[in-house]
Amino acid sequence: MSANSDEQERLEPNVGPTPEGNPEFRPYHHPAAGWGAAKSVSRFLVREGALVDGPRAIMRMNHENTGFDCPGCAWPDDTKGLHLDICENGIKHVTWEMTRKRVGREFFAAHSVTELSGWSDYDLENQGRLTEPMVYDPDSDHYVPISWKDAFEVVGRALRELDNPNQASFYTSGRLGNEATFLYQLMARELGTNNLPDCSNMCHEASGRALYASLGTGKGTVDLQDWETADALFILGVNAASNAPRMLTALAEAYHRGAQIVHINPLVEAAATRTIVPHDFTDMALFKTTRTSTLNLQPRIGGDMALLRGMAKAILEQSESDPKALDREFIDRHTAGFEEYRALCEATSWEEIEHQSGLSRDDILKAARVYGEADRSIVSWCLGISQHEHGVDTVREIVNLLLLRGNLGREGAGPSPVRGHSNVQGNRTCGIDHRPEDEFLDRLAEVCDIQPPREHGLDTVHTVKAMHSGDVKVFVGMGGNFALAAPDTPYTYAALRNCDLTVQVSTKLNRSHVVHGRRALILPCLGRTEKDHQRKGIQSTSVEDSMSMVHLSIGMKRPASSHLLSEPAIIAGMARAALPDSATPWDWYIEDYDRIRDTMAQVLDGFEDFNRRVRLPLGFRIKQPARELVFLTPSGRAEFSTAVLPDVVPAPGTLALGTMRSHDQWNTTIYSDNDRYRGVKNLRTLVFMNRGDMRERGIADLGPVDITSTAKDGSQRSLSGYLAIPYNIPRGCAAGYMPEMNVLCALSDYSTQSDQPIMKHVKVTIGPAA
Ligand SMILES: Nc1nc2c(c(=O)[nH]1)N[C@H]1C(S)=C(S)[C@@H](COP(=O)(O)OP(=O)(O)OC[C@H]3O[C@@H](n4cnc5c(=O)[nH]c(N)nc54)[C@H](O)[C@@H]3O)O[C@H]1N2
Ligand SMILES: Nc1nc2c(c(=O)[nH]1)N[C@H]1C(S)=C(S)[C@@H](COP(=O)(O)OP(=O)(O)OC[C@H]3O[C@@H](n4cnc5c(=O)[nH]c(N)nc54)[C@H](O)[C@@H]3O)O[C@H]1N2
Ligand SMILES: [Mo]
Repeated sequence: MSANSDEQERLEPNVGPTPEGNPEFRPYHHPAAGWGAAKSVSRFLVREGALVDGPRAIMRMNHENTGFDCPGCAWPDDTKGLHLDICENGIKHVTWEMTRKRVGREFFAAHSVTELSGWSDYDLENQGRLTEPMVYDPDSDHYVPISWKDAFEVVGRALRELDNPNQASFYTSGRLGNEATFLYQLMARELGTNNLPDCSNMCHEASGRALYASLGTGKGTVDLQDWETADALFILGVNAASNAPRMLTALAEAYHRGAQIVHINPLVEAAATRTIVPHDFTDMALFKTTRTSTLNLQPRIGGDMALLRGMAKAILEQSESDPKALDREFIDRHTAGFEEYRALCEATSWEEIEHQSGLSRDDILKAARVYGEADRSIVSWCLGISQHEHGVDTVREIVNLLLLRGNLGREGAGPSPVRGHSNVQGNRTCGIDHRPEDEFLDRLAEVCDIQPPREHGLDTVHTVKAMHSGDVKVFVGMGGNFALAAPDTPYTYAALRNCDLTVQVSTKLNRSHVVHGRRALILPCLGRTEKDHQRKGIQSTSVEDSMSMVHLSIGMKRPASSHLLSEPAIIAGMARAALPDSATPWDWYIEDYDRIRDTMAQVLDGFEDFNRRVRLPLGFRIKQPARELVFLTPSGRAEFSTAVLPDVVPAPGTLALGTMRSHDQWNTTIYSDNDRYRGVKNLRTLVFMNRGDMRERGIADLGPVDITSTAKDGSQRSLSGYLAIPYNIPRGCAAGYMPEMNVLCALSDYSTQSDQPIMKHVKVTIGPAA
């Protein structure tokens, strides 16, 4: 396959490993998790040579206070003392970090960067853990060793020499612990910039903005106990069996107690069928499956908002004869804008709702009936909702629907976004925000005695733009794999290469190390599973899950190399070099992270008495004003929104393409070419299509196709040689894998509501390969 750009040979290599056989597609009919997962795990442990360490580590994962937090996803830990709440993908993720393979100086001496650029992303990461700091040497085109002290000085000098601190941008990938996060934003703001892009800019930016506007809080309001008491669960736009597998347990429990579970997704994903709960030993032994769905609806890509509007319209129509359909008392006491919303629902015709959602009125009424009959409803969602032009409006529509029946601020009810990276929510809480609130900056200024800048900084999309134009000259990636994760791959590559200095703080080799600035550093750090020894002993870090629970994570493994530093120590090292006159006690903080936490307790809302409360058996929950029916909105009430439905129906001949993850991948980290629950083997360069759309275009099963996207500005991008897979997906919709398909996403195609790249609704044409 290739891309129509001068980056041709750099995009050519597969992101995944060399396939072990011919591409295969056979629909999957087994339950999610269960023995299929167990088999996959054992194969993986053998491959990574982690048969001993793997299981031992897993037993320590997600334990009250003594283990490390699973870096796999942000789903909360089981609170009932069930200490084996683990999943296949969490295990894969941990094992991948604990691999015995190492990338040392000999490796870099043997392979030039140009040579490594031709390797697949799988092969780059598969070399194992990075072991010592390296600097790019342009004369030899190799990375060569550098001492930590010199490496910090390279960063420090580059930052000191900038005309203005806004010429630097500091990216965070959502694994960074809270303490490191706090130091990182402190460093950026002490330098004088709010350029703090993060992976959340590509993930739940829309959710945060919508919840803020509607409820005055950027987060969901429910916790796991609410999941355990809801009568109805609505799950939109998430592939839970792969990306939040521990949700399967909650779904199975909900089914057992008779709750209704409605899945809304253009694809019927494995979590929308049945599961064998992997830590339920009897179920495992007896192959006992539990259903995890009572209704599946398949809207067109982007059709969710129309579906939600239809459900609201049905509830409002019902309320004309049955006043109990609405919670009038709640609406009157706690909300603003109800009459306008009611009028809007009336004015939106069923024809329009059916056309835009791609669902029949009957189907929408089925979902509305479930909602109307439940006393307590939770609506949960992930990227299928947020990565759209109208992501903010759709999340606000979710809130509208919840407000109609008072599904907020009480047990078993409320909005519940499924966050991505294990600490992406904590990053935002602890200050990674390119649009910080004045109140937060005031407190930071007072407690830390700095003068933080007030003007907004750059997010991910705008950082790429600014690097491309030369306005940003220094890029620091605190984890992650920016080169592949960001949209418009060739453009992002060019942007990174246009920097004076790129710095990647990483555990494993990836594309962002070989696509680099004129000068480049690789700074290897401890992983979450590893012991972090500092002057005052072993240190712990804290993380916040999807449901606002903050708890400690303590590594227990010997570090992959004795030269690794912790992320807080690396940040302190860079800060000291960049800010020689800083009064911040950087080294003192690193001796004992309790000291960082004491400062955080003074700056951050809800972190009072942080050091004590984070050591409680299950940590603590950050208070959620909206949960207490306190709304920090302009009206002091929960605000209905009144956005008109967007037009999401593809123009004739075109399709709406969603980019998503396979089962065997973690964002840009690819474990294999298989996608078990979707029945795919040995293939990543594929596109799932409706059989009717394939037939119409003369495309055979597994036939090669060319895919061309057209951006808002009319520019076109293409991929060729992908194989088409006939799939149960609505007409006019198509789906394939990130990060490969970032080649099709124009950087300029970001949502005007959230600045989030539009990764789930790429306008494409697909035809037989030329
Ligand atoms: N194992 C594993 N776990 C992960 C990750 C991983 O890569 N691997 N990534 C983590 C991260 S950072 C994140 S953000 C989350 C991502 O978790 P998900 O949101 O599950 O990620 P995607 O794979 O992008 O899947 C998007 C889902 O939305 C559906 N979808 C696409 N378009 C639409 C639409 O218009 N409407 C609706 N209703 N659905 C739609 C797709 O069919 C798919 O089921 O997972 C986290 N957890
Ligand atoms: N087309 C398309 N693009 C997307 C998406 C999509 O759905 N479609 N999803 C977007 C989303 S939701 C996200 S979150 C981004 C993901 O973007 P990122 O978070 O930037 O990418 P990851 O693949 O999670 O990063 C993997 C790298 O992190 C490093 N790493 C792993 N563990 C650690 C650690 O403990 N510390 C440090 N410092 N480094 C570590 C390793 O070197 C590894 O190579 O991608 C986005 N891109
Ligand atoms: Mo994410």
